[in-house]
Amino acid sequence: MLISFLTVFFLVSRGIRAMSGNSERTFIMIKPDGVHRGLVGKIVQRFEEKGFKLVSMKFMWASDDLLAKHYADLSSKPFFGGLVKYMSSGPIVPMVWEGLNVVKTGRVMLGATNPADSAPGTIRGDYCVQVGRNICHGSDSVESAQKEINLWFTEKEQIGWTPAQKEWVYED
Ligand code: DAT
Ligand code: MG
Repeated sequence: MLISFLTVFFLVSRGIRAMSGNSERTFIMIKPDGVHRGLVGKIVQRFEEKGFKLVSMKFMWASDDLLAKHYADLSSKPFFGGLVKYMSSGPIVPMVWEGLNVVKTGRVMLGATNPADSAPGTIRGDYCVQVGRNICHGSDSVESAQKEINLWFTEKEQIGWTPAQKEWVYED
């Protein structure tokens, strides 16, 4: 009983620590249109140049099953079928990025969901036109980031490393 309590406490505190402050993590994914349109490098470059740290990245073709899990919250929406079909129509690039406020800042960098409302200078504002082809995904909260990271990447695929630029990005 005590051991299981301690185990749960350890795992929860580890999870919270891993997702706060400079170590906050978000799940960013380049969608099939971003890949087909040759925008992988440009999107990755924006996160690198901002000063965020790449933790995980892969190139894969996702199954309907995995995508339905990823978008489970939207399963009752009329566009859900089309969304899964689009997301499974080609390869994608799921990634984990780390840094201070990376969840919120990542969403700002992506721009509004509908590219018609995305400000110029954001990824969606600069590179796409229609909501059903909005080229990238970003977690909307620290909690959903945690869920999405664990859905797409194993613990082993989340690489622990210290970028050489760390002390030039953070004062502490
Ligand atoms: P976001 O991707 O900005 O978090 P969301 O979670 O509300 O937005 O929706 C997930 C994706 O579903 C979104 O990136 C594009 C698609 N989508 C959202 N609203 C849509 C709509 N009204 N018509 C078609 N696709 C839509
Ligand atoms: Mg969303």
